[in-house]
Amino acid sequence: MKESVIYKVFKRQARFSVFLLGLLIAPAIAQADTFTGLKPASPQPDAADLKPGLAVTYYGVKVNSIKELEENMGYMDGKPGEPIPMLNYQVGNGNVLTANSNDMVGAIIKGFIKMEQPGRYVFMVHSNDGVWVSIGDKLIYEDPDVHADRFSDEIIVEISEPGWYPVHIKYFEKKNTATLELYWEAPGFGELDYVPAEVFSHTGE
Ligand SMILES: [Ca+2]
Repeated sequence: MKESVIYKVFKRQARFSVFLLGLLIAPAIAQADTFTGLKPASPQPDAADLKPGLAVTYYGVKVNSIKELEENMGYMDGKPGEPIPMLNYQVGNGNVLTANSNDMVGAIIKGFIKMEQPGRYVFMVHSNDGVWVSIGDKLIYEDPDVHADRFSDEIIVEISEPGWYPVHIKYFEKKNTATLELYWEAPGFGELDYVPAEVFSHTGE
C-alpha cells in the first residue's frame, strides 16, 4: 500500500521528535551517573607526615587544552608552588591559585582528601580555563578546553570505605579571568559548600 504524503511527513516528524527527546534526556542521564570504586590511599598516609593543603607544581605555558599541557610537561620542568589551602579561587584577572602569574599558567595539583564517612558525596567543579579531576584514581570530571567560568553538573560519588583518598587535578589558565573551585555536599557537612581546607592534605617536601 502506498503511504500518503501526510503519513510520510508525520513519520518523519515523529522520528525527529524522538531525536529531540533523546537530546533532552541524554544530559539528564549523564547527570545521574554515580561514581563508585574510588580507591583510598593505600597505605593510608601517616598522620605525622601530613601537611595542610594540596601540593602544586606550576608550568609557564600558553595552552588551549589539558592535552597540550600534558605535552608541554613532557619536556619542561615545573616549579613547586606554595601549597593550595583549598579550591576557592575565582580571581578575575588576579594571580592564578598560588602562582605569581595571572595568565599562561598550568598547574598539577596533588594530595589527599579526607572522606571520613562512608556514603554519598556530591561534588561540583567551577572552572576557567581547562580542568581534569581525579579522586581515588578515578577520573570524575573533565572540561579540558579554554572556557569562561563554567560549572559542572552534580558529580555523585559513593564510597564504602572512609579515609584519605588521593586527589589529582590538572588545570590551566590561558588568559583573562581564572577560576578553580571545588564544592561538595558530604555526609556530616550539610549543604553544598566549598570543600573545606581541613580535609585537604599532602605529604612530601
Ligand atoms: Ca581564562
